Amino acid sequence: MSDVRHNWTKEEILEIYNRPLIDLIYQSASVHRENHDPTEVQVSTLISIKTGGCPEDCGYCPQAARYSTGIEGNDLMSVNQVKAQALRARESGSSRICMGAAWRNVKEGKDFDQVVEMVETLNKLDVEVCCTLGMLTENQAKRLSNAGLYAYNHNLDSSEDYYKEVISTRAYDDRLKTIDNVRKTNVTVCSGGIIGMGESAEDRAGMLLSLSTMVPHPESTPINALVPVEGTPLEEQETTSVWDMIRMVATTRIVLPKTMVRLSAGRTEMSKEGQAMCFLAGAGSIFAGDKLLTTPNPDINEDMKLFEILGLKPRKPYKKGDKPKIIKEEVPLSERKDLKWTRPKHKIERNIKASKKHRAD
Ligand code: SAM
Ligand code: DTB
Ligand code: SF4
Repeated sequence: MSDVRHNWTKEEILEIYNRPLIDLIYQSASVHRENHDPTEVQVSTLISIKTGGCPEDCGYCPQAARYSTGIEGNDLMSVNQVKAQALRARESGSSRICMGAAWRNVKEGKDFDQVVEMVETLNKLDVEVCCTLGMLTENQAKRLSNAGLYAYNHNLDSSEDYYKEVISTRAYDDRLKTIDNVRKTNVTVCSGGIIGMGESAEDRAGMLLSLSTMVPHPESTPINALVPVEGTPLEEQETTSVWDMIRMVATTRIVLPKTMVRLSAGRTEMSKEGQAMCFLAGAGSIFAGDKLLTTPNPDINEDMKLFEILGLKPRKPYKKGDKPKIIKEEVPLSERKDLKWTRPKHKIERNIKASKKHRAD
């Protein structure tokens, strides 16, 4: 059995990433088979419960208010709207629903109460419930946990060094702190990142180093290829090479052997054969449905055709019998000190340029 290690070095990870592709895939496929059922893929559906208008300056994100991306912003959806979308997703074969909000961090009040109610409602539908709401305090994580949340998605997005080239309104350490807060509850951690933002192979290895030194490892790691959206600072990035995506999936699989590796954003630019290589290399999950949060995703029928060709089947929810129970308990509001998140405010020229262009439009 491949060992679960928390002491990887960046050099070791980079060496794996740079192996001849044919060897790399053989090794990662072997690790995948030792630790997972290779015929099973966990299918998740994203619901953008609160779209656009975000105060952050993430250089990749179409939902940042400061860039002109033409995204139609929405207030928080109602519990019933979310329930209806979740039922449709379950009907089409999803075992997990991930609710995304364009927030910097969770603020206590009416909107958060409503999200807690959404979590409870979806838990009762027997789907795995995930959400991604930005930074989170320990008490907020506890409330979500008590409502029956299964997973919290909070990406590191890149290496600690390259993060500073992409985002200036929040710090890497706050991302790590949020993941720690989630870890204090029974909620599982989903954390990964994006490739194709102009980072080097060292940065990709650096991100995997941050994830692999977490104890325990995240239960799930999404690997996104940047979707370059017009108006964002990264609009001109070239499409990520499918070979890079396969390398990244394979390296993640080897370094985090028990983790579920998610082949996430960027699939519309990938051929069926390219995606097949990612499944072979160790991807065990996809986001399904014709939209991610705001950008297009392959048609579900096309995904199901590919599953049939490859002999893959969607994984059932709560396979390990680990459905979280809903716990009725008063959780105190977060303390002021827990609500303080860093604002580094270093300058990122391309982010400033994209914001100025938006103001001039
Ligand atoms: N606002 C919350 C946060 O940033 O944590 C949650 C929502 S945010 C949209 C979730 C993740 O989507 C980001 O961390 C990033 O990895 C991914 N993402 C956003 N825009 C993307 C893009 N254009 N291409 C690929 N991934 C993207
Ligand atoms: C993740 O790593 N990828 C998903 C999910 N977690 C929330 C989001 C991808 C978003 C792609 C850009 C968009 O559709 O807005
Ligand atoms: Fe906001 Fe999240 Fe987009 Fe950053 S990635 S701008 S925090 S929605």
